[in-house]
Amino acid sequence: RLSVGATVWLTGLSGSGKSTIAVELERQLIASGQPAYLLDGDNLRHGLNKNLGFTDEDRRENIRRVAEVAALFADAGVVAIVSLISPFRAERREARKLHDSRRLPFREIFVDTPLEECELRDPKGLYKRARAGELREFTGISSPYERPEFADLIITPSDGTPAEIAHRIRESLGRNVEQ
Ligand code: GGZ
Repeated sequence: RLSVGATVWLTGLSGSGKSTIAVELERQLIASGQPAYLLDGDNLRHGLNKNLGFTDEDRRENIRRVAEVAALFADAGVVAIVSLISPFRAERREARKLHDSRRLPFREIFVDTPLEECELRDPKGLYKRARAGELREFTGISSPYERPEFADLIITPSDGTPAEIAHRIRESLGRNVEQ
């Protein structure tokens, strides 16, 4: 158990594997006795963020709200696992600053799967629709993704199974977490 909670912030393109890693990380943490809760961008957009779309402004507000919610979970002793494209450096930096100011641990994990690979996977057919011009402002195609400059951890597709990657993330949280 952590004495306080923490936020693990997964950033990367649609189809990069953020959610798969996040689900596995949540499972491992709970199995080890550490309360954890997954905040997934796609899910939150059905509730808390249902009034937000994909303009730059709406994405910024999306990131801001999720950062606030994550900090609340972390403050309550939970590991908040955020799975959000979060394409903008400035807002990711704000999310970290918010946690720093409350002395809550924050880890930015860049799920660095190349666009070509994400587009090959295309689990929901969104890239195909974006290329066809049916989806506007699609990240990586018609909307920017700013790669992290100072990620705490960078994950590439050859880095192992989701279970192995989740284990590495838990290690990066420090030895306060039960392994
Ligand atoms: C990017 C989009 C878009 C556009 C719908 N651009 O892979 P998914 O499907 O399941 O997850 C993506 C999700 C992105 O929401 P986020 O809240 O993570 O984005 S951000 O942090 O940029 O605010 C994708 C789907 O929504 N989706 N339209 N135009 N992703």
